[in-house]
Amino acid sequence: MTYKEMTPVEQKLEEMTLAEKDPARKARLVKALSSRFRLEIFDILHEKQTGHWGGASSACDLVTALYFHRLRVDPKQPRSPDRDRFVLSKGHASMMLYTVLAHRGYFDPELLSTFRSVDSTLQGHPCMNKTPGVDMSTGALGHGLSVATGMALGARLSGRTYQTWVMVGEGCLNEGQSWEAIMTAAKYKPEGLTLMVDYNGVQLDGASKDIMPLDPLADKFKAFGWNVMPRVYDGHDTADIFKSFGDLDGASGWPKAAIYRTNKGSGVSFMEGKSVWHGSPIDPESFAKARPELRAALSAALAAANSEVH
Ligand SMILES: Cc1ncc(C[n+]2csc(CCOP(=O)(O)OP(=O)(O)O)c2C)c(N)n1
Ligand SMILES: [Mg+2]
Repeated sequence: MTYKEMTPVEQKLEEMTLAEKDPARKARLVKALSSRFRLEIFDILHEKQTGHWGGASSACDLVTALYFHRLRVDPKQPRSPDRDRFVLSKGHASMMLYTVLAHRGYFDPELLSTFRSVDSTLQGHPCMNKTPGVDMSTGALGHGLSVATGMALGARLSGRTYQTWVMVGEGCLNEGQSWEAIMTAAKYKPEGLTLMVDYNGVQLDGASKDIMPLDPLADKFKAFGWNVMPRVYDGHDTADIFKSFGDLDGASGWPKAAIYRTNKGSGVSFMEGKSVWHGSPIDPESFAKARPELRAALSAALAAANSEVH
């Protein structure tokens, strides 16, 4: 979706969302914005015939909520030592991260259409040396939590108060290194370290419960000494995501974790929960069938926010 295709209100969503002070209204605006992002992600993945729709759409509401409601960042100073950090450990969802970063002001959204091209700053997996706003290069599953633990310990050593957020999928948590990091963080208890689990139940080629089950996941975090939120949040309900941020703030003791139930392929009913849409190129027929649904979701999200929009 290009700016040209958007209504004037849709074009202003970033600005309106960032300016909104009322949390309930803001949650609705974040939902409209992330619905718009989904369309843009879908269009570009279709155009480029590459990338990962499943995991990008699954995490889109969560990461939009982070960047437009939660993280203390200044896109004009992407390397500021005091900025909050975000590590997308499931780096294959890069197109989602790039879309959020571009529209948050880190770089020109025009660049998004160069995704995964030779010499583009937007490679298939995030590269911190190429893309403004990317805090860590990721893509090999399972590294993110170790790095984020180090970043959070770095805040302690340098006397800074930035917070470090890290997002994993089930694939990351199936890697042994994640559990080494979980033990390490439980031992050193770095202030400001929060783990978000994008728990969509599906990986590259099947259901997580068949590949390597993680349940009971919250109990595992608890047993390892983490402060895990007692309930699973809805990772597509932005009001519930905001609630999770409040619960995390209200819980004392680091490190903290929150688990979010999500749908892989979220926004396109016939793609949801199907591992084939983890990273398959989007064929023209599926594109044509899916796009009106994504467009309708944006209109519905905007209508929900609309009574507040002037
Ligand atoms: C170490 C490693 N092994 C395998 C892969 C290939 N791979 C990429 S994504 C993926 C599945 C990820 O599933 P999940 O973490 O649940 O992500 P999501 O469902 O959010 O897309 C796999 C196996 C990889 N990137 N890194
Ligand atoms: Mg998954």
